[in-house]
Parts: sequence; C-alpha cells; structure tokens
Amino acid sequence: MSELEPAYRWRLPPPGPVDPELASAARELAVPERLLGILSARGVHTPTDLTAFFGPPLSALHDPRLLPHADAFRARLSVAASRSERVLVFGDFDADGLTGLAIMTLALRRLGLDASPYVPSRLEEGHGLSLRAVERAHSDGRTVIVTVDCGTSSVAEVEAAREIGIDVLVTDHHHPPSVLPPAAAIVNPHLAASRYPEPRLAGSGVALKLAQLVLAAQVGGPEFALGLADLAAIGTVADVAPVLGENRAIARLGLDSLRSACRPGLAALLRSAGVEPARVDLDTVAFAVAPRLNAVGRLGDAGAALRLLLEESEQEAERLGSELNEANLRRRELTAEVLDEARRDAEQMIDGPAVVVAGAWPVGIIGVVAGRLAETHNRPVVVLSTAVSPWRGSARTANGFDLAAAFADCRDLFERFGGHPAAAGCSLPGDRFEAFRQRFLALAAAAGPPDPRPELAVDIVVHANDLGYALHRELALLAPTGPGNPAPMVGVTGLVVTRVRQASGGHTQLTLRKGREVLDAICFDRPDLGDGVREGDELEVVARVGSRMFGGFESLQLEVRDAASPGALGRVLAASRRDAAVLAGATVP
Ligand SMILES: [Mn+2]
Repeated sequence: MSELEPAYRWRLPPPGPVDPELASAARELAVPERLLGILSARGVHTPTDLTAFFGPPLSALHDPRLLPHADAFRARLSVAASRSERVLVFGDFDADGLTGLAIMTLALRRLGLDASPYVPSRLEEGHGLSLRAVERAHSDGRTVIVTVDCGTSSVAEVEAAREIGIDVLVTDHHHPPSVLPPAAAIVNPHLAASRYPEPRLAGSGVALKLAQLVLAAQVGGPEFALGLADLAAIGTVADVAPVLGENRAIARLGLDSLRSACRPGLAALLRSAGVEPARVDLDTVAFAVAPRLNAVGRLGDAGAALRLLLEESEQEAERLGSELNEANLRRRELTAEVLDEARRDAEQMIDGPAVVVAGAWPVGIIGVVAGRLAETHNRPVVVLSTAVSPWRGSARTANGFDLAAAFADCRDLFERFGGHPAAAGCSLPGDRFEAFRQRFLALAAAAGPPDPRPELAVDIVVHANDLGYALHRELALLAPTGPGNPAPMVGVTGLVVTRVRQASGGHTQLTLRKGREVLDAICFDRPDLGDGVREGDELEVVARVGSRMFGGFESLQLEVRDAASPGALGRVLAASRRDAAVLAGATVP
C-alpha cells in the first residue's frame, strides 16, 4: 500500500510522573489508573482535584461568601427588601446572559423583591449596561440595578445611574479593565482582590452562586437556589467555559434536573429539537439548546428567549418553544447564505496569513460565520458587517493566534473593541477598513506561516487488543464531557481494514479487524479516506470510542477523526516522551 499520511498534526500531552498520593486516592474512588494521564492533562493533579471531579457535585461547590463584594451585594439587597425598593435586572442577550438573567430574576423574586428583567437589543444597545436601561429603571421608579454577565466595563453608564440615585450591583465574569465603574458592588471572580477559588465561572455561574448567597438563610432557599443549576449549566456550556472544577459540579447538577424535572420552557425547546429530556447531555446543550436561545437575539430581540426560560404555563412555553425553533431555522438559512458569500471572498485570500472580509450581512450572524471560516481555512478570520455604521466586526482565531493582542495593536482604528485571545469583536468606521485589513494581515503574517494541518489532540494510545468494553466504560467516567473536558480521543494501533465504503454526505465507513473480531468505524466528512484506504491495509486511527444498540445488542463503534499508516502513533508517543524529558530538564540528543 502507499503510505497514508495523517490529515491532522497529532499531539499527545507529555506523560507526567504519577504522584503516589494521587494514585492511592484514585484507587479509593475506583478511578482506573489509565485515566490519570488524561485527567492530569486536564488539570486534575491532586487528591482534592480528583474528589472534586468524581465525588458528589455538592461537595465541589465553593462558599459564595468568598466572592468579592459578596457582603456589599447581600447587604444592599436586604436593605432593598426591607424598604420594598424595586429592582431592574439587566442581562446580556446571549445564552449565558439570558440564563443568568433568569437565575437572578427568580432568586430576587424568591427573596420577595419586585425584580423586573431587562434584555438589551444586540443591534441598538450592544454589550454592557445601556443608558436606555438606566433611563427605563428611572422612569419605572426602580432604585437598584443588578447586572448579569456584564457591567465590569460600564463606567459611564454606572456613573449615570448613580447621579440619578440608582445603585448598581455589577455581577460579571469578564476581565476587568484598569478603571472600574462606581458600582455599589462588583461581584466578579476576576477582580484583582478576589479570593474566590474558581475563576472560570460563566456569567450564569456567578448568578447561581449569588442565588445561593442571598437565599442561604431562607426556609427552602438553598434547595431553590440549587434548582437553578440547569440554567447555569446551559449558560456555562454556551459560553464555552471549561467544564472542570466548580463548573463541572454545576453541569452535573444541572443535567440531573434537566433530565428529571425539566422546566416547561426548556422541555418545549428540547421537544422542538427532537431530544428526550432523559437523554440530554452537554452536547445537546451546546448544539440544540444554546443555538435556539441565541437565535432570536441574533435576529433582533432576545426577549422571547428570556420569557421561555421564565414561563410556567405549558401552553405558552410550547408556543415560545416553536418561535425559538423557527428563529433558529431562519438563522441557519441566513448563516448559510452569508457563509456562501463570505467564502467566495475568502477564497481570494486563500494564500494570505488571515482572512478579512466585509459585506452587508446581519450583525448577529457574523460571529458564527467567522467561526466556520476559521475552521475551514485554519487561519484567523475577521468578518465585518457593513450594514451598520460604524461597521461591526467579529473575529475567530486559528493556530493559537492571539486576537485580543492583535486587536489591541489596532486600537487606534477602532471605535470600540474587546474580547479574548480566541474570539474578539470591534466597531470600525468604514473608511478605515483598508488600513485595518493591511495592519491585521501584517500582524498575522508576523506570527508565522499558518500550518496547513490543524492540530488533533490524542488523549491516550492503545493497541487494538485493548480496545473493548472495559476501555469504553472507563472513558465514560469522564462524562459529562464538554469544553475543557472533551470526549477522549483514542489512538489505536494494530487494526486491519476489511471493508471500505463511501457513504452519502461525504462520510466513509470502514470495517476494521482487531485480532479475530471486527468493528465498525464511521469517518464523518472524510471522503478522502474512501480513496486512501484499501482492504487489507494495516491502519492506525484517532477516534472516539462509542457504542450503539442494534437488535438488542450493544456493539462498539469508532468515530474516526483521522487515520494513517502504521508508525504514526509511535512517532507521536516518542515526541511526547521527548517533551516530558525537556520539561523534566533533561538534555535531549
Ligand atoms: Mn458570559
């Protein structure tokens, strides 16, 4: 056979020494030893980490009183309750903001407060506390504003509120700027003075912790607060916060309540997506729930998504569920159209270090389009909408290129900008587009040539003889998997191809022999493997190990991401041992 090269750059984290204390804690918790390498690569290093990962989720929740300004937050709200002050709760329009807004609204109402939720318009108000919301609070006679998933940067808006006698309590998880707003409290685990042990909470996660805080002394309050974990689990996964540490505990608690006692709106949403609540996992949350909550906001007004989360009547929930589902269908059609146009422009820059395209596209769609282009072109992408003035841009990274740093280097061209290393946004006057494009391309070029092959992380390498139900069950202990804790990728050596079939939709089906048994494998979006692989070839694969039920029998199935001729995994293992030696300070020949 001709040599089959991997389509991805395979990478295995260097093996670390296993700490004997960790190994004995693993034995006590019945955690298989071969998971320890995977766990260590995911930040589980100590017996405490291990207990947080596998022990009861309630014991992995931290004390909310450790959050910065927790006392000021609680004190201001109890004054509000005793004086019957009315509160406006301001959230962001994405799934994390909306679920956090629902959590905070329900918790404050449980506390006896008149709490009214406010969802800003993506197009007209943008991110952060808006002056329009401050005016609304004022005209409604509301004297306290609680922000959720935003507000840490809203200096002018908080000042404006303060000047007309409204106290603002900021709750957020975005990195603080150097100048903070004059708020009555800023509850954000990223504040420099924070002692909170878990900085990775999403905005909805911070809201959940504050629900725990304010309801702690109430009869039935702690249970009520924990009952909001389903909403926080959705927000956490939608925001791509890593499902590790306290976020993993929130996800486990949230999935339990989604599966057993789904609130009417979410049940309706799952029905419209064809998912049974009992079978919900974090993939369902990421690919069925979050996009439907986000769709209405992308098309204009996210209000219907918030009403769905708060709705108690089954009938009205059903109606809102289909409204969100239809918005999601429209959003998908629109994305496909815009993606088509943007892709045509991107093809012109196929040899460039990055892709920068602009068109009269809806602002709510450009982020999704940038993400798809970054995936297919494997280089940083900026997509700008010229439908608004100033233009709005959304960027997604590839190859580890730091967008936050690149945008900071373009700050003189922007009216506003912000974001993380992997995703960023900006507003840019149209007449500066060419200047921005040139500078961004130069920054991307300076970062080095893009590797045409994207990286594929391999978690563990096994020989075909060790690929069985035992391994499948052990890997399943890592669930719920999601961002930061992905379903493990297994490198398998020693397989032989017995059948190759091109399936519809660009997929390839393989039958693989291990010893005397055969095993089905499906390779999604890999028509090339149908040509590159022949019957009788020896093969190594990188795959997820799954199982399916057929005629009452369970059988293992591999979901193959990449394949190569024998020797590829050996080279990856050797490279990972070399990395380990370098980390340990050894000189490598
Ligand atoms: Mn967020």
